[in-house]
This record gives sequence, C-alpha cells and structure tokens, in this order.
Amino acid sequence: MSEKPLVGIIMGSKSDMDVVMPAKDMLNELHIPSEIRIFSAHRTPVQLHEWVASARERGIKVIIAAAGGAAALPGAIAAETSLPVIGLPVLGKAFSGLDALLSIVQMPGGIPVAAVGVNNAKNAATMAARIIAIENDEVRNALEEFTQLQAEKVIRDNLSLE
Ligand code: RP5
Repeated sequence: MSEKPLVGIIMGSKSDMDVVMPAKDMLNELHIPSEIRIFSAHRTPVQLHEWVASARERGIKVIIAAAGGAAALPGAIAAETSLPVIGLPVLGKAFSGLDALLSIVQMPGGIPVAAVGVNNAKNAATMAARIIAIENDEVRNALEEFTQLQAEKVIRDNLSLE
C-alpha cells in the first residue's frame, strides 16, 4: 500500500497524546498510513486552517480529531472541509468527558461530525478504516481479517472458561 497518509489524526494538545496513540496503532495494524499532528482550534487556528486546506489534495480521506473540554477542534475542521471528520472526545479533568462528547455531537445541521465514545481511539481508527474500505479492497481485507481475529479471541477466551 502507498505510504501517502490516508488518515489525518489531529489532536488539540500534546496532553491528548496518550489517548490518541491507540488510533495510530490501530491504523498501523490495518496497514493504513496516517499522519498525526497537534493543532488547536483556539490556540493555533491559522496553522489548523492551513493543514485542513491542503488535506484533500494531499490524499487524506478521513480526519480523526481528538479534543477535550470545549472540544471545538472536530467542528472547526468539519467547517472547512467536506472530508468526513470523526470526533474523539478526550476525558478531561471535569465532567467525565461529557463536556467534550456533547460538544462534538451537538454540531449544527449541515456540518456533521461523527463521534465515538470518550477516549475510544480504537473505534475512531476502525471507523476511519471502514470509510476507506468502501473503495479500497486492501483495507477491506485487513479490516475483515482483524474482525475475524477479534472474534476468534473471544471464542478462545470463552473456551478457556470451560
Ligand atoms: C483541548 O483542551 C485539548 O484537546 C485538551 O484535551 C484540553 C486541555 O488542553 P491542555 O490545556 O492540556 O493543553 O483543547
């Protein structure tokens, strides 16, 4: 598969890194090239805008945007591109991540952001893979193999209880 990144993973702060890395790991497992960057909707809006403006022409197909607290990042990205944006709410110090989750799901009509659960980077990556797999058989095969292996593990775990 080409090494040109297909998924852009953006986080609002370096403090989000531990939550976000499992998304990168999951994409690696599925052999999907990705690029990971830190841009803040509030602290570096100009740099964020520049990255988003060039994303499609550089081959990015899906954007994962991770943010905690006010969590404006996924919506700010979705406002500037028609690429699909998956919001990953990051657990902050207050409100058990509900603040970020609600901010991400409560987008105004016409500017959608898909959302996964709080800190669920693995599902953000897997959803990105499913979107790419619509037109990419290599990714579809990798995804189906992953799903099969996951099922086999649960079956083994169950048998180990007998
Ligand atoms: C958000 O604010 C970031 O995504 C992060 O989750 C949160 C706190 O950021 P820091 O103050 O740790 O940089 O924008």
